[in-house]
Amino acid sequence: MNIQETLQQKLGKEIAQASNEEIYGALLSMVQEMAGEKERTDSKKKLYYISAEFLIGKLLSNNMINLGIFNEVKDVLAQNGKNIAEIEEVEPEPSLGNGGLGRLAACFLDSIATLGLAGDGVGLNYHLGLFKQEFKNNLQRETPNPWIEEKSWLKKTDVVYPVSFKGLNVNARMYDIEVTGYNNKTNKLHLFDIDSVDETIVEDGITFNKEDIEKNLTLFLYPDDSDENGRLLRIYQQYFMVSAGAQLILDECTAKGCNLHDLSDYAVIQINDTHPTMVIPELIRLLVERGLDMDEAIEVVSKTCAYTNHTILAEALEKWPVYYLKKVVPQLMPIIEVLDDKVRRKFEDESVSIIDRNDTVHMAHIDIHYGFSVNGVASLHTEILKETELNNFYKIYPEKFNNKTNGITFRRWLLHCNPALTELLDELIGEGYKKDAAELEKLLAFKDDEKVLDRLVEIKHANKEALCKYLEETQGVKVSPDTIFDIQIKRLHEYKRQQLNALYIIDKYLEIKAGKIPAAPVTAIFGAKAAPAYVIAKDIIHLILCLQEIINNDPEVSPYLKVVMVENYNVTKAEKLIPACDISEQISLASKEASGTGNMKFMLNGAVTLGTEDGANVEIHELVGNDNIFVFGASSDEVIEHYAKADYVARDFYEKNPAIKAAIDFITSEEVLKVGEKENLERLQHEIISKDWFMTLLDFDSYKEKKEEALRAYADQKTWAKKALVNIAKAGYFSSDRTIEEYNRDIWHL
Ligand code: OX2
Repeated sequence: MNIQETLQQKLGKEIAQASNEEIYGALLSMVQEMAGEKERTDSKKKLYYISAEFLIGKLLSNNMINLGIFNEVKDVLAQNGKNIAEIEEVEPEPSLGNGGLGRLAACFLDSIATLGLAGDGVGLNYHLGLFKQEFKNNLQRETPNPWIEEKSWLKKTDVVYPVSFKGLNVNARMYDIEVTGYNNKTNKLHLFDIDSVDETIVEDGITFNKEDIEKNLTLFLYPDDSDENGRLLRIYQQYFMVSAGAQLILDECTAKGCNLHDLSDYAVIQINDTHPTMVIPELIRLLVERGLDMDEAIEVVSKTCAYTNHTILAEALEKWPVYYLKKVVPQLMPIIEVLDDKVRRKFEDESVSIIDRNDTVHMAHIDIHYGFSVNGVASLHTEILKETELNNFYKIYPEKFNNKTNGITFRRWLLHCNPALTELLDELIGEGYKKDAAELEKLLAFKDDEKVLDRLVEIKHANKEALCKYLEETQGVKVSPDTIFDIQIKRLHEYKRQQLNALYIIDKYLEIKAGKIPAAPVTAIFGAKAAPAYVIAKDIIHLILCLQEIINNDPEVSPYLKVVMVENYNVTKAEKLIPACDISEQISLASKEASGTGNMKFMLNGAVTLGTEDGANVEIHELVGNDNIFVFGASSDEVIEHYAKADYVARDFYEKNPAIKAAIDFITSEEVLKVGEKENLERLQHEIISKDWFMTLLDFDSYKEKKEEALRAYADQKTWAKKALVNIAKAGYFSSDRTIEEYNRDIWHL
């Protein structure tokens, strides 16, 4: 049966007569069947990528691309008067992650299957993904974000494992999502869930009773942990995930002939940040239960587990009080005590202990001592881990440390989101780059080809037009595709410094008001969610929304400058924003962004980076060279030194730099107070003047200077298009296929 016939049979009617919802449902079940019939990867040793987040995004089109039927389906639909883009709109987005860490896990699954490697994901089936963001009175409001409908990508299985907490025994049921490789075999994403979850316990917004574990265990991704019950719930979730995961791993391995002593010949477990760290003591516990002695169990597990670190921010390195663990998972404490004891006997250095003197368990320390590999996610980040943050561990275990610079899947971030650019590439360099991203470099041969450069400009313009239409339809905001699209989309965090961008916008506004007309009109686009309990982050969103209202409604300013804060920024929106971007804002304080992956997506789609020497920006810079990137700001060495000496004083900049002072004063000016909340704006202003923990003001002048340079450079469209071309051509290095090949070569050995 061909696709047309299959669809009609599933629909029970002509495609032309069916609604978009019905067509989506039919495609979903067709794709699921096709994926189910595909060959599974198979090898003695298998990777388990265990992660609290898999930010998979919508799956329909991605799966159709990987199964090689996307174009055919699109054509069949078009012949019947249907538009694939409208069908895509019907699919709810599974937002099962916060940001980069979760999206990386999703890109990795795609690449692992594409390379034909045996590797499954293990995580949690959150019923409500990351909250849905709404703007009201220029403030962020959070509402629940359900994604599981009657028909979904989840397949309920009969696999159920018991999980015990103190005074509470529950069952973990496994749900599977097929992971299709591009022109290759399939793997699975296993998501564990509890049957008794009750979505009706959600009260106003996203609040709920955090103590009713049987009803809330897998209810939310990242429950608010600003109170103790929230933190305890996190431990419940983490243990539920790793205990079920560990039982699955042992079951699968023994079914293949593993005798447990040789576990590491059958399994390798990649621990994605510290959230799944308890898998180490849990596996040890299970192995002892199944007959191994403690020392051997520890040794076996240490040969099986590898750890990825994604951040040096202290607040993100998990530390749990012993008494929390005793309250939730007392069965792990004796094991963690043994692990700590062994460390203490071997090393005198208190800083590498697992349980510190305040009775706090350092999760990352468990991973480093009892895993065989520790990797950072970009070369600068790994260097900082080795030389600074984890230096005491590096001195003990230099052989464990390695770098794996992040990557992104080109199936989603080029083939799917930018079909026009994909078509041009196919035409110019053939399709080989789809399997071997390094072939993108062939594009360099067209660097001086005027016609090719014109085509790049045309494609970008068309993508900008499509974004304008989308923004008008969804948010009622009108912007012009003939302005420079300057985009900063990522989670809202002070270290990412959206506030620096906002201060620049204020500065620009004040200049225009004073009669200084800019060379080129700019549209500043933001997209960001702030953690519900992160007060200053929400204040920054508030400021940006206020600026949007003031600037866009000011006839003197809006012809030259507009501000758009995209509501409910998520993977789906990223797919529309990235292909339309001219300038990619990657302006974190040097040393703080471990890698970034949005930076890679923008580059691949022909945007030019305006960034600090941070995370993977450093590697982008090395690849494209000085002419094709705009770099500014203090270096990571300088920043680390400022922290060490504690000699950065924001107020000095405020007092001595008139432009900075004017921009900061504006935050609480009458104009802003007319549309904003005094309390929020004053709090933010005070934070910037008297704390500014991420040194916004230190980089203000150099940011402004570089940004102006970039805006001026844009005027010469040919030269700009050349920069875009070089960025695309050099992006091959950032394919997650390359990253996964390195993980396999150095760590997994599948
Ligand atoms: C993020 C990092 O902040 C980002 O720099 C990196 O690109 C991404 O992980 C993937 O490696 N939570 N999110 C991250 O780290 C943590 C912790």
